[in-house]
Amino acid sequence: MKKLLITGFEPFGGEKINPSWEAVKLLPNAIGDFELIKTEVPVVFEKAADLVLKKADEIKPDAVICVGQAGGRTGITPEMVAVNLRFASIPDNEGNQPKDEPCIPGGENAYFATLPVRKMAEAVSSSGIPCSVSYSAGTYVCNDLIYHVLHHFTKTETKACFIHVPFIPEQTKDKPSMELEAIAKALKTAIESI
Ligand code: PCA
Repeated sequence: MKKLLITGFEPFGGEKINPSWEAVKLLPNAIGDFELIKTEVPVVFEKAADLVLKKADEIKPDAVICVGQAGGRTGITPEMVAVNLRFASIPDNEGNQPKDEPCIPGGENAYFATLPVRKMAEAVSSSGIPCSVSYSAGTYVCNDLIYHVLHHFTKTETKACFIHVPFIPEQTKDKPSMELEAIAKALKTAIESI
């Protein structure tokens, strides 16, 4: 079986829950050809990437999918690109708030996802769950994590992407949200389509 390292984040920004980790936890331990190895990561610049790359070193995954919350988005959004920029409008969970710094000094300006995000998005939206490719993962910890992962695995056989997911209903009264079960189902469908 192939190995998929799949990560979700701890809560941040005053939230009590992060739907990314809750949805990852709901996934079965095997999907299609993949055995899933699940890891929760801190919402801290650099530390998130260090932890994921350390885990990847241990298990040597064929694919890495990092999942994060994008509160306010209406659907599941696989990310096409990661940029070499940190700009935090709120502090991370250890109080870091970089303003216009690179993720990796001297690194490429950007990396494209190496998993087939278009195909994944089409599979999920055909299953009836709102989903579309996004062209910006932002400049906060999610972008920082996937930038480091794509940088690390450039020109290797390990493929990676990031998927942002909406709030779940219990997190918000007035913003768009999606049931946790639908988020988990979307992730499963996306993985099946790889
Ligand atoms: N979302 C944030 C960081 C952690 C998370 O779940 C982001 O989009 O950068």
